[in-house]
Amino acid sequence: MAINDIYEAVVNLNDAEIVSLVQSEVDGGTAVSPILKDGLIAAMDEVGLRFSKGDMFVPEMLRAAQVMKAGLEIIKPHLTEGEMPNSGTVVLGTVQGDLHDIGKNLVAMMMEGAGFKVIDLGVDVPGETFVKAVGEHQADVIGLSALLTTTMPAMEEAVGLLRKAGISAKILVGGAPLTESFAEKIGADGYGEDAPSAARLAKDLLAG
Ligand code: B1M
Repeated sequence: MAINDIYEAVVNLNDAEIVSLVQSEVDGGTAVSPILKDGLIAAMDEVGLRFSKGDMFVPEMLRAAQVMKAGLEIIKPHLTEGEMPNSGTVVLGTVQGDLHDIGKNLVAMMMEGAGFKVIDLGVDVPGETFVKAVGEHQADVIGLSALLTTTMPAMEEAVGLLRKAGISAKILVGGAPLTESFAEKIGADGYGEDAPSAARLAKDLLAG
């Protein structure tokens, strides 16, 4: 089954074949929506699960995201507004004082793979910038990353500012030094242990 071949190409990091596989499906008249949902997005879900179980590692996850994106480029011109992956909008950034972005970039990729539109604010992001961006982009989820114990207070401050601003977006936090109880203590809505769980949690939080 051809959509399954697309799924397998992403999971098996087959960047040599993904473009021709997707192109031949599109040329053959297959609707783009199942190519997207059952092929590309389903494959990234599987990649995320394998990563969380320790069966896949960072470089492989990065490559899978690139394979997925190559496939997505082929179907993008054929997607109508309603067919565009639309899980919601995520504003994402590494908190003030912190320059680590590899994990945050992985979170961005997994979010995109799960159908979110991602606004990446980069690193060293002040709390006020998060607040401004949530309003500007009408974000559904706001994701904050911190890799240093010394920048965890900046995360707490940013969450405080977001709460004070009365935003309705769900606040998701993550990063190596964090814990579930820290996330709870600072008033976040959720803690993502790794990039795939962050994407899953974002979906769950929006589903209610
Ligand atoms: Co820095 N650094 N670093 N560093 N660095 C660590 C984090 C450190 C643990 C190294 C060590 O001492 N063993 C240590 C922190 C100690 C602590 O606070 N507990 C440290 C330090 C001290 C520093 C400096 C202070 C060093 C110095 O200058 N004296 C300095 C700080 C600079 C600053 O930020 N102001 C510094 C600088 C750097 C570099 C610039 C050289 C570079 C960053 C390059 C970059 O990111 N572009 C760097 C690196 C690479 C690391 C290590 C080696 C690797 C981090 C990484 O990318 N991991 C790191 C040691 C280590 O982890 N082994 C270290 C891979 C990445 C995929 O994992 O980021 O954890 P991670 O992301 C995970 C999860 O945490 C989670 O998902 C990802 C996986 O799926 N996640 C989220 C992350 N964000 C999330 C958000 C979510 C959900 C999940 O929701 C929104």
